[in-house]
Amino acid sequence: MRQFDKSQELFARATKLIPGGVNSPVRAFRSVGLSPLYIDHGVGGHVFDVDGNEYIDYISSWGPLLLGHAYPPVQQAIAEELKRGTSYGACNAREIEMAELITSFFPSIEMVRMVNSGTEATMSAVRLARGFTGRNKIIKFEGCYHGHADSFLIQAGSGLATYGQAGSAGITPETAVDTLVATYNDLESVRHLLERYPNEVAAVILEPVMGNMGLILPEEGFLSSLRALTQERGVLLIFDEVISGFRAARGGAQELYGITPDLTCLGKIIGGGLPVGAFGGRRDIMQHLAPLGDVYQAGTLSGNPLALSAGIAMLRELSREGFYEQLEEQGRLFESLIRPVIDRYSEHLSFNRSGSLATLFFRPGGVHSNAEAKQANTEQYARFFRRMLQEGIYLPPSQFECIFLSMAHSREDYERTAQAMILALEEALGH
Ligand code: HOZ
Repeated sequence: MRQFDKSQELFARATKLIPGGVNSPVRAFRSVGLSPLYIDHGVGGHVFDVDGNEYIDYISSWGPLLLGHAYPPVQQAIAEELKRGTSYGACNAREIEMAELITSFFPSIEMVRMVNSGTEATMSAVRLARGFTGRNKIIKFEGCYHGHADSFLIQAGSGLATYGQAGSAGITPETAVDTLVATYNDLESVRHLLERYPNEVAAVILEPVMGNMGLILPEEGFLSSLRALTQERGVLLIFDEVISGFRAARGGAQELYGITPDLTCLGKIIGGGLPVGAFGGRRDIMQHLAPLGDVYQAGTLSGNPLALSAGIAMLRELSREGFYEQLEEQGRLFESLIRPVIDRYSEHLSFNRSGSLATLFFRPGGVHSNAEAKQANTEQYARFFRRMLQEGIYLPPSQFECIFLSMAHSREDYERTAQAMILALEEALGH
């Protein structure tokens, strides 16, 4: 049995001073009935906790670590930049390099602004959409998660789904009334809202590939119909590609599905593991941002050279010929090795995968919607998680978060995972 004594000691100390002992709720492990692991360090596709246990890490910092932990070119870039300083609150050349890289990966992004997190990116994009259109309301989708700004914490995924919360206290009714909620993969639910509130909706925002209710994929034609409908009504389409950007394809889910949104939000990978976000899109919209226009948006640490140097090193690696074919191959290999195990228990399970993102749902018959995801048996997931952890496999501590593969995972990792799954599924399903 693995022991977690040191993690438990640290958690006891943390709970005295940090609410719930954590700085982000999902990592508290509450929904899987454990106290959290304290990570000491990571190498490639593995992490090591403070008790000396090693795990195959399928969280990859929730997405940024596409190349694995402690990736040498990223570390070197940070070390080099560090010699010069850490922050100036002034212009630096890294901002331009990053803007050039982002716009070269995403043709829909003509101008881009750096921020410090995905939350800042979505929050700022929505403000910009409101300023540009002169309209107040936004439409989001049930189960999509766009960070924790007030407008988005209504029927959201991620931590809210994990802990069964419909929304958050502390959001004024005046704010909530401007957030309309539609059903993912259901165009009629969007049309209905646009008809009910004619000329009031500034933007529709969504994760083109849902990654915060577990992985849920767009049905054929959903994104293109949504693009056509929003265009027809003068409503901006905002893709939150904080998870799918630089992962679903070189140019994100918008490249994979051939859609051109008006604005795109990015994060995670562009920081190479340091805190960064960005939002960008059509030039005519972006030019409404201060100091050019009247939509205010700012940040002392925005465009931070240390974080951007990590992101630039990361994006350079992703620019390598054949990178995305290799990444897709990782996903295919992972699925091919665990598929026989899943099939053995198919009366209990569904499995969704797109490239290097995946979710094993404890619900049979496929998961194509938020409603179906919510039917997953979270107690079975918790038992599965606990046994996998004992077997040295570190999965998301929630049924409603994705598995993130990285280039640092090996065939041996996937084989070990498949072996562990046999034991963990027996235990979880009570066979
Ligand atoms: N919202 C993150 C996953 N989608 C979890 C962040 C964390 O707990 O670190």
